[in-house]
This record gives sequence, C-alpha cells and structure tokens, in this order.
Amino acid sequence: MAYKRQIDRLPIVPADAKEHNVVCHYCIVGCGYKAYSWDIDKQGTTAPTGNKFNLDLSKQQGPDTDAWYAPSMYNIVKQDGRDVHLVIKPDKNCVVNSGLGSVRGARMAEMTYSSVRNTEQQRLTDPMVWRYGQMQPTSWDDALDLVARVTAAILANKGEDALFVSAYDHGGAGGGYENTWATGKLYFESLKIKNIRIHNRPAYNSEVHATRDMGVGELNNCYEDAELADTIVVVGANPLETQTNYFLNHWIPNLRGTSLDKKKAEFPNEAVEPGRIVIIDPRRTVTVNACEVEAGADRVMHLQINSGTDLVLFNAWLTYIADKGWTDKAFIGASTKDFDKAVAGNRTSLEEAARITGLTVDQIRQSAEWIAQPKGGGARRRAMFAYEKGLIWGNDNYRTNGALVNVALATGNVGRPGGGCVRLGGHQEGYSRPSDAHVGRPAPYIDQLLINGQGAVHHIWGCDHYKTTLNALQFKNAYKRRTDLVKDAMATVPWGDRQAMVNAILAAIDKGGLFSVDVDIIPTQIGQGSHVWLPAATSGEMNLTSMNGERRMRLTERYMDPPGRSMPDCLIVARLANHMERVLREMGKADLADKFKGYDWKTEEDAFMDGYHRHEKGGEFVTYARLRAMGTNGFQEPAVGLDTTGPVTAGTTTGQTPGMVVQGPTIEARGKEPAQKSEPSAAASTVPVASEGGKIIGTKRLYADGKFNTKDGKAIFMETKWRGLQASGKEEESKKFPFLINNGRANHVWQSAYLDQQNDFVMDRYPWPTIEMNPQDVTRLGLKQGDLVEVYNDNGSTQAIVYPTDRVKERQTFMLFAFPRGVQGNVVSAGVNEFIIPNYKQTWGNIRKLADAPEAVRGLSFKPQDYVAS
Ligand SMILES: Nc1nc2c(c(=O)[nH]1)N[C@H]1C(S)=C(S)[C@@H](COP(=O)(O)OP(=O)(O)OC[C@H]3O[C@@H](n4cnc5c(=O)[nH]c(N)nc54)[C@H](O)[C@@H]3O)O[C@H]1N2
Ligand SMILES: Nc1nc2c(c(=O)[nH]1)N[C@H]1C(S)=C(S)[C@@H](COP(=O)(O)OP(=O)(O)OC[C@H]3O[C@@H](n4cnc5c(=O)[nH]c(N)nc54)[C@H](O)[C@@H]3O)O[C@H]1N2
Ligand code: SF4
Ligand SMILES: [Mo]
Repeated sequence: MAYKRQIDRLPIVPADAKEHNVVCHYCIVGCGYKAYSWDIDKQGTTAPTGNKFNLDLSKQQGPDTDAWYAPSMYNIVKQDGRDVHLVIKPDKNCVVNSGLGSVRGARMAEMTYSSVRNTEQQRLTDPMVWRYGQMQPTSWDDALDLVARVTAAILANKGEDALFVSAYDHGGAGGGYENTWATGKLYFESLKIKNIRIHNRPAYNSEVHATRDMGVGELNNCYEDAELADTIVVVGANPLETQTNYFLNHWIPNLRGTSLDKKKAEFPNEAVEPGRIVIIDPRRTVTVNACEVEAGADRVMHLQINSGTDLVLFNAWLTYIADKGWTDKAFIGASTKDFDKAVAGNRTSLEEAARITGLTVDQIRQSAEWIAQPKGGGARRRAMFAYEKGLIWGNDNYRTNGALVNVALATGNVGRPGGGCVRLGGHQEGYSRPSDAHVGRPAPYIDQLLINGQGAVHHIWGCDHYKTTLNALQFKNAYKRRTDLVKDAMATVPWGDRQAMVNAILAAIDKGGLFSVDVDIIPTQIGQGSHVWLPAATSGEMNLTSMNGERRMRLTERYMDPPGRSMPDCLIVARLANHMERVLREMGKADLADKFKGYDWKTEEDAFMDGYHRHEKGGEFVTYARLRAMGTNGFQEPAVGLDTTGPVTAGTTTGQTPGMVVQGPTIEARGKEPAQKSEPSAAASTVPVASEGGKIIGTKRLYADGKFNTKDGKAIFMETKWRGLQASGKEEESKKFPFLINNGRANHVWQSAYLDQQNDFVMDRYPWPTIEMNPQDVTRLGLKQGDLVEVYNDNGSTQAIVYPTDRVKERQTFMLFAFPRGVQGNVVSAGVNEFIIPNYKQTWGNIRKLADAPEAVRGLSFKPQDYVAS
C-alpha cells in the first residue's frame, strides 16, 4: 500500500526539530509517541550533528534502531499558519510501549489533516448549518446564536428535561479531562440535565456498577502486574487486536518467560515460572493463537464458552476454590465482608457449570487450579483478572462482573503485585465532571425516549449513534423522521430572519420534531439528521490530558493547527455558554442567564485548571508545566504529592521520597464514567501553582493497603445467581434465529472508522464489514468468501462480506461492529439490564446472500490472520 502514500523518500529529522510529547489518541493503552516538526524547506543530514538521533545515518542501522520512521508516520501540516514536516513516531523511552507502535497508532501522522498531502480532507473546517436545503458554512457567532436561541427557548418554555444530550466521557481523541469537564460543567452545573447518555451506551450510568458497588474500582493494578502474574485470566477481550501494545510489551514477556528475573526479584521467596493464561471467549481469537505460539499450548487454556454463560463459570470457580480451601483467608478476614453469604448463594457444581457453559468438568477444574492452587512451597498463586467488552456488553452485566470480582477477592488478588481485577479498557480515560447524582439510578433510557418522541433539542458531542448504538435501525428511522420535520420547517423561512427561523423550528418541535446539534470533527452519519455541525479540534491540535489503563496520566501537546476554524470542544462549550448567557439576558431571563457565568476560558489549559486541577483528587499537584516535564511517562493517578528533591525527570515514583510534599487525598478508584462520584470537594489549590517545580508522585496500585472504596473500607462479596439470558427478548431471539451474531473489533480499524473511512490502508482491506463464518456454515448456505450477505432478525437488517474461518464455531459468527457500510447494531435488540447496560454481544439472526463479492472485494485475501512465531 506504500505506493498509495505517494512516498518516494522521506526527509531526515533535523537536529533542531521541535519535539512534542504525544500519547496515542486511540486506545486505552496510551502508548507514548514523540512528534517532531520542522520547517518545510529544511531537512536533516546523515552526519551525527545534523539529525535528531545524533547518529551517523550514512551507515546501515541495526534492526532495532530508533533512528527510523515509516511512511505512515509522516505528513505535512500547518503549525502557526506555516507548512511544516511532521513525524509522529513511537517513543522508546515510554514505559508503556517501549517504542512499539500498532497498526493504528503508527498511522497517526497520516491521519492528520493535510491540505498539501490530501489526507483527512473530510475534516470539518467551519461551523455548518442547514440552509436552503443543505449543510452550508457559516460563522461561529451565527451558528452558536441559533443553537443558543433554540436551546434557550426550550429551557424557558419546556424546562431542562426537554434538552437531551449525548456526550463522550472518555480520554484520548473526542475526550480528555478538559473536554469532559467542560461538557460536565455545562450540563451538570449550569444545568441539571438528566436526559443524557454516554457515547457507548444509551444511558448515563457505569459500565461496571457491580465492581464499584463492591468497593473495587476497575482500574486497580499496573501494567507491570501482567509481567508478574503466575496466571493471567482474560474474559471477553482480544488484547492482541484491541489493547495491542499492552499485550505485546507486558503480557508476552511473561508468557515467553523473559520476565522471570523481574519475578524473582519481586518475589524472592516464591517458586516462579513463566506465566500461564486462561482465555474465556466463544471465539478462537488471534490472541489465543498468539498466546499458544509464545507460551506453548500447555500453558494456555482457551475456554470456548457458550455465549453469555460466563457467570456460571465464575460461580463454579468460587465454589471449587472455597471447597478446596485455596482462598486467602487472612485477606478475606481483614479486608472483606459477606464471603460466606456469597459462597452459599452462588454455589454451583462443576457438573452444572459444564452443562450450561458447554465446557468440560476437567476444563473448569483445571482452570480453577491454575487460578488458585497454591504453588510449590505453598505460596499463594498470583492471578490477574482482566475483562472487557465480551463481559461488559455481555449477558447479565451486573452479576457477571460481580461474580468475577468475587473470585479475585477470594483469592486475595486485588491490590497485590501480579494481581488485579481490571477492565482492560476501551479508550483512554478522562472523566472529570460535577456530581451526576440528579440523574438517578437506573438512569433514563435515552434512545427509547427519543424513539418515543420525547426531547425537543439534542446536543451531540463526538459520538455517532447511527453506527454505534443498539437497536440502531429503529433509532435511525425515528431520528430521521423527527429531524426531517425541523428541516422542512427551516426550508420555509429565510436564514437572515433569525426570529422567523427560531419560530419555525419551535413550531416543528411542537409537532414532534427534534432540533439536533452535532459537535464532531467530521460529518457523521447521525449528523445527516442534524441542523447544525460544530467543528471540533482534536488531540494534537490542542493540548489534551488523559490517563491510560494503569491510570497513567500524560499531556499530549499541541503539535499542529486545527483545520480551519475548528476549536477544542472545551472552548466550544465555553462559547456556547457565553451565547446562552447573552440570549437569556436578552429574553429577560436573568436567573437562567446567571447560570452560564464562569466560562471565560480562553485556552484548554483554563478548562483544565477550572476542572481537573480544582476538583479531582490530587489535582492540586497537577499542572500542564509539571506534566510536560514528566514526558510520555507521566504519573499514575491519583497524585499524592510532589517530589521537590531533584530535577524533574520522566517516570513515576511511588515510594516515600525524602523531601516530598504529601497532601492527603485518600486513594480512590478513578476512571471513565459517572456514577457514585461524590460532590466535588472544595479542594482549593494547596500548592501554589506559581511554583511549577517538583515531580508529581503517583500511585502504582490501588488498594495496596487492603482498604477499599466502601464506608468501612471492606470490599463486599456479591450474591450473583444465574438467571439465564437476562435481557428482555434475548432468550426468544436465541431460539428463533440460527446464528449467533457475535460482534466486536479488528486490529486495523479504529472504532466506527471515522478517520479510517478516508484511509486507503484500511478501506482497501475492509471495503465492507466482515462477518466471520465457520466454513461448514458457508457451504451449507451456498456462499463463497467475499459474498455480500444480509444479516437480519426482528430488530432490523444489515450487510457484511463473508470471511470463512474456523476461529468461530458452527452456528456462531463474528461481525465487525460500527462500520459505516454495514452497521451491526441494526440487528441488536433494545434489551438492556436493570441499569440500562446494553447487551450488544448476545444477538441472534439469520443470513442470506445479497450478491457475489463486489469489485472492491474480489482482490482481497481471505487467508487466516494467524500470529506466527518471530
Ligand atoms: N454492536 C456493538 N455496538 C457497540 C459496541 C460493540 O461492541 N458492539 N461497542 C460500544 C463501545 S465500547 C463504544 S466505545 C461505542 C463507540 O461509539 P461512538 O463513540 O459513537 O463511536 P466512535 O467511532 O468512537 O465515534 C466517535 C465520534 O467522535 C468523533 N470525534 C473524534 N475525535 C473528536 C474530538 O476531538 N471532538 C469531537 N467533538 N468529536 C470527535 C468522531 O469523528 C466520531 O464521529 O460503540 C458501542 N457500540
Ligand atoms: N483495533 C481496535 N482496538 C480497539 C478498538 C477498536 O475499535 N479497534 N476500540 C477500543 C474500545 S472503545 C473498546 S471498548 C475495546 C474493546 O476491546 P475488546 O473487549 O477486547 O473487544 P471486542 O472485540 O469488542 O470483544 C472482545 C471479545 O469478546 C468476545 N465475546 C463475545 N461474547 C462473549 C461472551 O459471551 N463471553 C465471553 N467471555 N466473551 C465474549 C468476542 O468474541 C471478542 O473476541 O477495544 C479498544 N481497542
Ligand atoms: S496500542 Fe492503542 S494506544 Fe498503543 S499505538 Fe496502538 S492504538 Fe495507540
Ligand atoms: Mo468502548
């Protein structure tokens, strides 16, 4: 594909190139990168003094050289209005990735907006409004005036509950502490919006209520624990493809045995051996295959479980481990409660579990041994439990999550080296918001309310429900109908007559219409329904902070200009609030207008200081200057103090360092997500910001002191009885339709392909979403590889191309989720759990042929994408 990148040769990075800290803005892992930029008319030389790497580049470099970059890591972008060369390459000194890139992150540079090299020309450059029957550019003031007038009228006439909001709550691109604080302040402080949902689920709730209710925050260990564990237990996740460099840089060394020295040093009195891994997934993922290659098949157990039955397996583990006496009694006694109750309530025999999960009694017993049987010499086995969307979007989210945490607690594996019971994570995290207590629990099911005609105005921040929600086809149909009513009304009045325009919109809303505002970086699919698009700047075009899956917080520095007039989301919030205040004052609503004071931010740093710095635990220690000095390694949240003894260098310190200033935030789980966040403490800055010195001291592991997030500090075991397919309608669907339509991600594609859809590297490989099908099923349906098929059930229909593979069992399929040319969510039912958590993964449907492989598919390879020994 390199020929398509129009690269013949690449310039050498000159010695005086500017250097910026970058954290990959895609997945949770948050790999460290460096951005280098320099004037367009210059380049470095091969002499050591002439290049950034200080090496003689006229000589052949070794295979592991750092003095190298790929065509995908290069672009020409604008910086302060001038064209510059840009190279974004992995940082060897970042402890997260040690110089590794991934097929996503290593393409960051070619995914930037460049009018010189024609990349990402889809980016929005101006505010756009529905005018004369199509979207047309306008000024910020014009667009925001309309949004403010319609929103203000609705607030005044119908009240806050008529304003619906969809907003991301994560870190990385389309997120970060600056932006979640801004949207949070607008909707939870200035207003008390309760009809609000998050980017990936149809309500404002936690993905992992259960673990939090038990007192165990979900990001409680550190990446090093994967190198130290005796056994890694991974549930419903495919980390080679979805948490790539965490897997490659921290799991593989353990499986290969190359972290043995680390283990010996950490546990001098214990028998240590290379790590083992238990993988629970109905599908034989490439992760399973990679683990077998690296560890040898005898150290890998793949439990190819019946979809949705994980809870039964965990209850059986708990029962067996308790009966064998392999629990950590001292820990259970000192740090937990309700153990006996949970063991009694959850009692499940190996035989019963085998019957429901489709596993054998031996598999269940053996995996329990790998988790908890004491090691030679009697030491407790160190097991790390990691889970992601196969559990979170799986059957009976709340109880299944609780059942896994039960096993981790019972075996003493939380807060200890080589342990942890953690989400692997999706995006980076960047949650910082005022209290959401007014939303309530269960929170309103926003999608259903919108489908049923509620809501008058909808503000959308960086999410595309047309591609990513459940029951997506019904949602889209209803949304289109309601927003079309407003569009048609807008077409009857001239744009220049603002009052007539507002009146026409309000009248259409009264007839069931919905006024939609989409804040995004590109034209989205849900944006096809919107009346206003507000163009956002993203990571690298603004300064942005977030944390990764081990709570490692860094600052990504702005290395290029945003396209056109686009602005950071936090500043869009601020300007919208300014307009709201003005318009409400004009309307004579002084009380309402006063709520929109406090948005005089000029920069994203202002938003950071107003939010994270003032409101988050340990935030008083955290400033841009200190983060900048700590580079791509940053520190692990929460911050607990400052080390002022020496020069500031990158890295996290966790021990007691002489000369450190420790202010007392108690250690608490932090992460993505609302819920259970107490009112912000009035934590005024106790360390003067003016003195920017000092290295931030972080926290390597949570709960190392055995104290959990409950009133008495004791973690709570949970009763988690099996209740079959829990979400309404799922049991019937599973009986009615022949194929499981399992779904999720692939290595090359980032999310809904919002940037990838303009990138040949991805679109040549995935012109349509793939559906993995067992070769027996392909034959039985008379299909061939590459055929375009329809996937359908009572919820809706969608399309995909057939990818035959024995990675999936017969009668089971796996479809790429959220893809622009075939939305898997169209066939996902509206069924949710008691806290409105969707159940995307348990979907059943039928499959029929639409057409032979389209032209773009005919040249594709359908070889197995296996991991091979290197
Ligand atoms: N069937 C099925 N459905 C699923 C899932 C599944 O497994 N199966 N998984 C769910 C999960 S875990 C997730 S995370 C969701 C994802 O659902 P979404 O969050 O809706 O999907 P993304 O593609 O991540 O969309 C992000 C949008 O943000 C925009 N964006 C990017 N950067 C910025 C920025 O800086 N500012 C602004 N304002 N916008 C920006 C992008 O252009 C894009 O339109 O899908 C969920 N839906
Ligand atoms: N390449 C790439 N990486 C990404 C993303 C991306 O879009 N592309 N998105 C990021 C985001 S936002 C997220 S949330 C994460 C998601 O990361 P993951 O959770 O690892 O990804 P998924 O593919 O959604 O689902 C993981 C696995 O769950 C399995 N599964 C399905 N049903 C069940 C079940 O009943 N039980 C069990 N045990 N397993 C089941 C599926 O077979 C699948 O292999 O990935 C992040 N990383
Ligand atoms: S593993 Fe994740 S964070 Fe690291 S480079 Fe890849 S997408 Fe980016
Ligand atoms: Mo996600």
